Amino acid sequence: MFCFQCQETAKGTGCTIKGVCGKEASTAKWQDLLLSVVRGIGTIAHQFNQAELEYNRTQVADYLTDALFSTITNANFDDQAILNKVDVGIALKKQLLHLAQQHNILLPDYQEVRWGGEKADFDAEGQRESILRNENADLRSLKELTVLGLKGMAAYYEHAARLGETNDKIIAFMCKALNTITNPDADMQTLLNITLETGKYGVDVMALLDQANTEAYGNPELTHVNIGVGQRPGILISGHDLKDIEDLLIQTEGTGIDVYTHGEMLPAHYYPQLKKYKHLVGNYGNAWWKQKEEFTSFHGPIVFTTNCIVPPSPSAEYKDRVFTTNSTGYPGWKHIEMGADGHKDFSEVIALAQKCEAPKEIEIGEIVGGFAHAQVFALADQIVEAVKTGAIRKFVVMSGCDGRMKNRNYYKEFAKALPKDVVILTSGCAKYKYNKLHLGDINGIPRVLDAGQCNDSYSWVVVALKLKEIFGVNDINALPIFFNIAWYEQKAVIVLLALLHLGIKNIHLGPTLPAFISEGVLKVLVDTFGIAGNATVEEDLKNYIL
Ligand code: SF4
Ligand code: SF3
Repeated sequence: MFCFQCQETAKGTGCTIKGVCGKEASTAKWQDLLLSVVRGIGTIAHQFNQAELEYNRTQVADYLTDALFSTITNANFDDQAILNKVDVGIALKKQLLHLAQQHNILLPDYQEVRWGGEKADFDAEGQRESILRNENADLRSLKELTVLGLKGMAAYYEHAARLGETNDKIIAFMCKALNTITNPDADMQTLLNITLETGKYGVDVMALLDQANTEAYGNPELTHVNIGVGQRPGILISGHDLKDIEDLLIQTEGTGIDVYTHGEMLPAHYYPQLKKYKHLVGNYGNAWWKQKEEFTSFHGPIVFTTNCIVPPSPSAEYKDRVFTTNSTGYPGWKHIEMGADGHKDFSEVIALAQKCEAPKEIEIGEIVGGFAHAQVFALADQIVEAVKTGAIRKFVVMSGCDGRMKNRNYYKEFAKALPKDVVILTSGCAKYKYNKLHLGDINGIPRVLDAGQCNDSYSWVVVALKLKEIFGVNDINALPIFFNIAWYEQKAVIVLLALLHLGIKNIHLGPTLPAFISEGVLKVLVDTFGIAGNATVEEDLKNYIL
C-alpha cells in the first residue's frame, strides 16, 4: 500500500504497511481501485458534458460524491463496503459506455476508461492504480492535491445535497478535474491550473453548504453549550451531517433519551432550528482522536455521520454500540441506510439507548460558539469600533483539524500566548485545542470566535471580505488577519485551495507540511502564495503577531 493523504502519515512521507490511522493494506488497495473507477466515470461524464449529451447527472453526482467521500481519512474502514461501491461504479460505467457508443462519443483511451471491471482483475488493478503509478513526483503531487481537494468538495457537496441544495456546475467541474488528472500526458501547467481551479469550486461548494444549512436551520447564533451531562441515557452523534442530527432529534423527542453532540457535530447547537430541541442537552468530549476513552465513559450508543472514526481496540467495551451511516463504515458496526424518503430510521439506536446507563460526567461548564458570518455581522459595529480604537489589534484564523500528534500542542500554546488584544477566528475540530481555556473577551467580544464546522471557514472569508469593504482596503492581505491553519485530513485541503483561490497570501500550514506536496510544487506555492509551515510559538508570535 501507499497512502500519504493525511498529516499523520508514517514518517511524514507515506504509510506503506498499515495506516497510522488503522487502515489496512487491503482497504487501501480497494480504495485505490475505487478511485480509479471514479476517475473513469468522471472522465466519461466530462466528455458527455462537453458534447452536451443528456444523461443521468444525479446518479453520477451521487456516485462520485459518495465514493470520493468514503476514501477520506477515517471515514470508511470496511473492505466489503468499499468493494460494493466498486461494483456499483462498474455497473454505472457500463451504462455510460453504452450511451457513449449509442451517440458516437469518442472517449479518451485511458486505462480507467478501458478497464472492464472483471472480478478476477480486482487485485491486480487495485495495485496498478496505486498513487505511485505516477512516477514524476511533481505531476503526482498536483494530481493528488487535486483529487484530495475533490474529496473534501465531495463531502461538503453531499451534505448540501441531502438538504436539497445541488449545483450542476460543481459536479461538472469535478468531472473535468477527474478527466484532467486521469490523462497520463497532462503537463505541469495544466495540472497546476486545475489544482487552483479546484479552489474556486471549493469556495462555491462551501457557499452552497452554507446556504443549505442556514435555509434549513436558520443562521447560527451566539450559544452557550453545556459540556456536562444529564441524568438520562444519551445518544452521542458525531461527524458533520446536520440532516442526520435533525432526524435523530425528531425521533428521540419524548422518548426519555438525551442527545449529545461529539467532535464536529458541536456546531449543531448554534442553529435555531436544532437548538430548539430541549433534549439536545450538550456536547460530550473533544476532538475525534480522544474517542476511545470518551465513548467508553459515554455509556450509550454512538452514531457516526462522517469521519473521523478511530478503529476501536479489540477489547473496546463500546464496540457493540456504534453505528455508521452515509459514506462511513467499520467492519462489524451496523450501518444505517437512508430510507426512500431521504430520512434515516434510528429506532434501533433509540431502543439500545433505552437500555443504557446515563453518560459519566467527564467535565463541567460550557463553551461558547455560533459566530458564523450573520452573527459576526450583527456584532460588526462593536468589532469595527474595537479595531478602530485599537482594542482589537489583530485576528488570527486558526481553523482546521485537530489530531493526536504531540506537536499540535503548538496550537494550544500559541492561543495561550497570544496578546490579549488578538482575537482567534476558528472553525473545524482544531478549536478543541483552545476552546476550553477561558481566554476572555474584548469589550464583550469573546477572544475565541467559533464559526462552526470546518466548512464554516467560509464564514471567515465572508467576514474578511466585509472587513475589506468597511476599512476600504484594496487587498484582502492588507487586513490585520494572520492565517495559521491546522490540517489533518482532506477537507482541510479544499479549505486551503479555496483560500488560495481568494488570493489570501502567507498562510501558515501546520503542524507539518503535507507529504503529498513535492519539493517542486512547494516551491510554486511558496513563490506564488507565500505558504509556509509553522515554526516555534515564540518565533511565530515575534514574526507575525507582536
Ligand atoms: Fe496513512 Fe493517513 Fe493514509 Fe491513514 S489516511 S493510511 S494515516 S496517510
Ligand atoms: Fe476534524 Fe476529522 Fe478535520 Fe471537519 S473531524 S475537521 S479532522
